[in-house]
Amino acid sequence: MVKPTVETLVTGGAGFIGSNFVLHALDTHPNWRVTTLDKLTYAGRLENLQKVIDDPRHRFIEGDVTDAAVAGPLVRASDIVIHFAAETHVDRSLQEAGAFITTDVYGSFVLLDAARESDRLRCFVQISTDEVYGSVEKGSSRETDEIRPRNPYAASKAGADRLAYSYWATHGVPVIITRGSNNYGRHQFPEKVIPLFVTNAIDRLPVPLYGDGKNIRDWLHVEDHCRAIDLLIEKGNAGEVYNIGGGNEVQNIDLTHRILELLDRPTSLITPVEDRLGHDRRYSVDTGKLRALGWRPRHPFEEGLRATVDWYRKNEWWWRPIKEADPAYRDYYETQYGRRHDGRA
Ligand code: NAD
Ligand code: TDX
Repeated sequence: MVKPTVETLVTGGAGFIGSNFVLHALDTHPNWRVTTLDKLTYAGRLENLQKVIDDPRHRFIEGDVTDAAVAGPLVRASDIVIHFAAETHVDRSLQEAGAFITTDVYGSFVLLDAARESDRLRCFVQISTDEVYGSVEKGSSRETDEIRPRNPYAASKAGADRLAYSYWATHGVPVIITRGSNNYGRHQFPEKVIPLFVTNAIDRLPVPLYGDGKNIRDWLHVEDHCRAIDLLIEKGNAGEVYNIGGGNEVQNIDLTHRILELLDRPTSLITPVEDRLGHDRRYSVDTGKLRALGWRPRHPFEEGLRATVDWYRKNEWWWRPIKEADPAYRDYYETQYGRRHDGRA
């Protein structure tokens, strides 16, 4: 057995992308010991880490990235930090932006400030997002383009993105900034469009499509995202930004049709609803810089979407308790079916 010699800290590792990254890292790096630091908000699910919970190369710490007493020593004991922890849902940021500023901006500051005092840290990956570029009507965003975030989530991520850069420029923290496009795959919380529509469709419930349904997102399989981060830890340059995109630009209406088709559900489930405020029309990233390092996405969208739909179909134990705990879902279900979701009177 290889002795684990590389201490890696993953913040937000109980969430969607973070948990996929932890599982990927333990599988592919026998010399890594991984610490997951996660507050377990509504989006953090310990069951995402079920497979590695007893792995001697992994430890889980429940804690808040804004708490310097907890996060600081963990950062200073690490060779690599991958910072995923964030509030991530745009619709929530339209209602209550405070948590986004606290976690996404201030939380990043706490980690970066601890990193500044480290004498062993070799890489700090700041997980940013393609949303920082704002809506892109034509062409594709390059890393050097101006950032123009247009909703509180994107603005808080942009603040953290630039703060991370400033810690490289001023203090020499070995920061790498990634701007990924919309991810999909297992473990995604059923508030985001793909798992929401898939789980609603499984239950034969309507799927609420915002506005005219013609907004475009570029879908990136979460495993391709994890491999890109891994490559950048090895080959990326400190102080630089790297776009990560799947190259699958799809209109929401088209995505919805594909999901319904995969589940053999009628298009009459599509329910147009009022548009999201400030709804960005399109995101698109130029991934030439990352591709020049040898990365290519491995999951064609059609195959990846099919596998994702299958995962939700086979893992109701994972998502059904989440949805059933949500009063809005219970009301929705009763309105549609005239009876309770659990069959009780
Ligand atoms: P997620 O909402 O599924 O998970 C976020 C995780 O962070 C949860 O486990 C949550 O408990 C944890 N967390 C939240 N606040 C915390 C705090 N104060 N301290 C410690 N842990 C906390 O999010 P995700 O979709 O996996 O996104 C992960 C990262 O990737 C985020 O930084 C997000 O901005 C970025 N990103 C996401 C996408 C996407 O499509 N999902 C695309 C590009 C970038
Ligand atoms: O019910 C819905 N109906 C609908 O039409 C929901 C939840 C969404 N949508 C539309 C809005 C978007 O055009 O689907 C598209 C995708 O929406 P989300 O899944 O909420 O993702 P998005 O707003 O694009 O943001 C995501 O990608 C970038 C992640 O949530 C972010 O964390 C990431 O940074």
